[in-house]
Amino acid sequence: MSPLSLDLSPDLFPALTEAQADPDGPGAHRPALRFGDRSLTYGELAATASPLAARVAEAGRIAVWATPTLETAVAVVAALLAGVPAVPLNPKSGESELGHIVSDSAPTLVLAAQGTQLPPALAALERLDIDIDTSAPAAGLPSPGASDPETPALIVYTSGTTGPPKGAVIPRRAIATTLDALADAWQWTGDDVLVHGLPLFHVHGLILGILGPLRRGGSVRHLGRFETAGVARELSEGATMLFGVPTMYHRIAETLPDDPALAKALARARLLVSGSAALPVHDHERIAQATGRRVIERYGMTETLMNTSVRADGEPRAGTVGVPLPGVELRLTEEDGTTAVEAYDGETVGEIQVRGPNLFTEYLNRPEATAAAFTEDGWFRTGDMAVRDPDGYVRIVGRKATDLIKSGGYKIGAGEIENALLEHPGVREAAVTGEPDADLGERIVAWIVPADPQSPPTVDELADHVARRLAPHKRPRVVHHLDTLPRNDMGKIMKRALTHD
Ligand code: MCA
Ligand code: AMP
Repeated sequence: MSPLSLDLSPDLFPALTEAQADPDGPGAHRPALRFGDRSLTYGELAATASPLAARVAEAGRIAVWATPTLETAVAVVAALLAGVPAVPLNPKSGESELGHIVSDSAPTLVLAAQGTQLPPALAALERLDIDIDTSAPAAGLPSPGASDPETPALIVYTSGTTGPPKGAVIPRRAIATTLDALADAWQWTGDDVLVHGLPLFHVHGLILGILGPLRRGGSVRHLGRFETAGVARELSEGATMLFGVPTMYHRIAETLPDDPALAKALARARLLVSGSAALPVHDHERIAQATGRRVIERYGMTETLMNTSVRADGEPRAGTVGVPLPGVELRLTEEDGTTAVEAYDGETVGEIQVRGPNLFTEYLNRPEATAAAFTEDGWFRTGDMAVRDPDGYVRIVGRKATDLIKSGGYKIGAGEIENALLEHPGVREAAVTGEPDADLGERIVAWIVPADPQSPPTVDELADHVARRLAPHKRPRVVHHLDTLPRNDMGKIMKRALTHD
């Protein structure tokens, strides 16, 4: 284990504090956030986030309608300045998913950009418009609540194998330590300019992609939505780092042969980072060949934030997620979940378990699920299976639960989709699996027994049904109709027997 030399100070954003204290100083004029043609310097961010922080300071918990906009970044910074936990909401969430998140997390307020229409599931909440007004004086914050590193900062909803998503409570301590560990691994400084087009309701896009640059005193340019043209533009106009999920790197690899400007822009980048799912070696190699640059991978989870990474000064070996980050203890365990695998042989597979200040506190309102996620001696069970090379590099080889699907970098539980499908009148029985997909990593496949075999529901009908209830990224891409589902003697569906040929 690396020595723990991380800064647990309560001030998450020293550059913002400095800009607030000295609005005319050079730090206040440095760029902080840019979304399209709208941007804020540190001084302007302090001026707009501080009064908002003062307005939400008394709220118990706030929801943020997390569109990929400047408003979302300002709202989350304001919540952090006020020491009030924020729940980022996926604006494409369907009614039942949103209803679940709102009733589970019980926010007292919802923050949304001015003019945004909110769905009925949020109608009962008091609404506060996020007004970006940089002329207001920066009020004197942070409040006392903001100074405790264990204060919940964010509650991020994440899917499990069954049931609705659980809210992972992420304290300020975890955010500070993970970002500082990444700064160490990536030599990430205030001079870096990050570009990405990730959604802002998950750890990757929000904590790494927005709070990361702000903690370093650097800047981020968000693309609004991911497009290779935007990546090429920003990297050729001063951006130094790119973050993305493997689907984004796959689309880059596909575009490169016909886009010399993209190849040139990527070649200039200081660091290309992939995470949220495994980056296929084929895409890694295609990018390396066309640009001379190797994408580095880091491995994390909503509950643990970041665990490992290939270091900027390390060997960027395709197919590995690098070494444990400073402060993170990582072990592999045998089937029993407690006996440590000692081998560093690139062969012996074990479950990754982690300990460290990067971990979440609990699943909101779910003490049993929280207890089940940890071993008796405090290791978090990730469910990811891996081997370790002789030099300590970790290689993820699979996951324990077959009922978890990673599609486009989103984690999706088979159970939540099965439950949604069963609510469709045309579905009698349903099972959901993931199958390999060159673009998405895995695509969602639904196997259904129709209520009426003469007129089974179409794939579009079922996709819309799931998208409306849960979220568009959870919709099945393929639907198979069966007479019966294969079941064992206990009546349990045998998913391994579900093949379409
Ligand atoms: C299509 N759409 C529909 C329907 N069909 N909408 C409603 N009903 C339908 N039936 C819409 C979608 O809403 C979307 O709209 C568009 O069609 C395309 O959808 P889709 O194919 O799903 O999206 P895509 O463009 O292919 O997206 C690929 C993507 C995306 C951009 C790579 O998957 C993505 O952003 N992934 C990032 C996931 C992520 O950040 N994961 C981090 C969590 P529109 O075009 O308007 O959008 S993991 C994490 O945080 C841990 C800690 C970690 O390690 O990082
Ligand atoms: P989430 O729960 O959405 O935060 O997703 C976390 C999961 O994403 C992990 O448990 C891994 O299965 C997967 N993951 C994240 N980063 C990587 C990576 N670089 N390589 C392989 N899998 C990854």
